[in-house]
Amino acid sequence: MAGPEPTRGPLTPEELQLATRNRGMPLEALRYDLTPTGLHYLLVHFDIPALDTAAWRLRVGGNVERELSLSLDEIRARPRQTLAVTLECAGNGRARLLPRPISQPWVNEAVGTAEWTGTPLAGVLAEAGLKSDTLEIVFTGADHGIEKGYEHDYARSLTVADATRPEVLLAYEMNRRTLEPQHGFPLRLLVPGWYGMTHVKWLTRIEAVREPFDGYQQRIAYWYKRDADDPGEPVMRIRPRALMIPPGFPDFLTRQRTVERGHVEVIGRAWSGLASISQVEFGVDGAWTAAALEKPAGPFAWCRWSASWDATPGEHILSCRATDAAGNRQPTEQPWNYQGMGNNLTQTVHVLVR
Ligand SMILES: Nc1nc2c(c(=O)[nH]1)N[C@H]1C(S)=C(S)[C@@H](COP(=O)(O)O)O[C@H]1N2
Ligand SMILES: [Mo]
Repeated sequence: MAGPEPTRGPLTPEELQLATRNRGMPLEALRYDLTPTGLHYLLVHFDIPALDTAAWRLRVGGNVERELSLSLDEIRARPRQTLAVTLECAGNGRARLLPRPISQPWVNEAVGTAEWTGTPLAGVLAEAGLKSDTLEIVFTGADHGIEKGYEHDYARSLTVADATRPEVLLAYEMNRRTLEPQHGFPLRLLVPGWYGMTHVKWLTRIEAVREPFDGYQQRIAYWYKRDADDPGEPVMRIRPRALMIPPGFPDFLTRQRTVERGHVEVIGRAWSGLASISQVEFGVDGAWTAAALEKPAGPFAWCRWSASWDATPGEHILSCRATDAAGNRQPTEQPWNYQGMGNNLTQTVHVLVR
């Protein structure tokens, strides 16, 4: 079953329903190196499942030498690692596309950075013993629902090479506290550098398979496509993006900013899952200057940037754009794709200086 086609019309009741369930990070929270958990963005496709840790087990099976069934205590007793990781939803920026693909209508705010603690997945897979003809590892969550007519448990796969990278974690803490129900309690996958859909929450099953996984969230959702019939390219790592804290103060309804004239220090964050950030530019009415960049909290965390602006009275359009060390730079013209994936068009903020 196909979903609704992209639209030029106003927001639909279905999009509003999704928007009130899935919160974004208010852009002023870009001030924090680590996003307070309650300000981190959230995306839940179906319902937050009710999981009882006494009964919960992580089952590891499929094409392995030894099946495992691990309790949360057994996972917590394994080697422990903490990483600062920026997560971003692949649909971030979707509502800025015209026509607008109908799904969670993010503007720019589907991002956050937290310290995640867990055990490296590679160790668990080594203990299970992947058979040599294993192609992919499939990760399945406890949540269940229907999307575009397909009923399924939320599940995604990774190749063996991607799954066994040392930074891939089975995470049980976020910002040094037990995972909250909405962020995947008791255990989630963490794949630093990859868009959000990869980080399967409420993990219950890990399966080694010999064929490419064809579950809904892998085969149908999360593709860069020109139209419904385009086979497209899979969505994987996070494209570069810079965001700024909108300066001044907002109008409640329109969010239009008012700024006092004179020196303004504009600050923001920039990240890319493809390579480290090499440059951030700050734009005023289309003229770009280099922003100052700080070191990130780790290789998978956003970095802080700042730019000085001498604000002169009148209306101005501020923007920022990131470039990474692999040469990927944010577009200033609208890119478009059918599912509204990976839209890293530069942010623009309209301000009135008085
Ligand atoms: N089991 C499960 N895992 C999931 C999801 C989900 O709906 N179910 N949503 C994914 C998507 S699309 C995103 S963007 C991230 C969001 O993670 P967060 O809510 O902790 O920020 O979780 C991913 N993991
Ligand atoms: Mo997402």
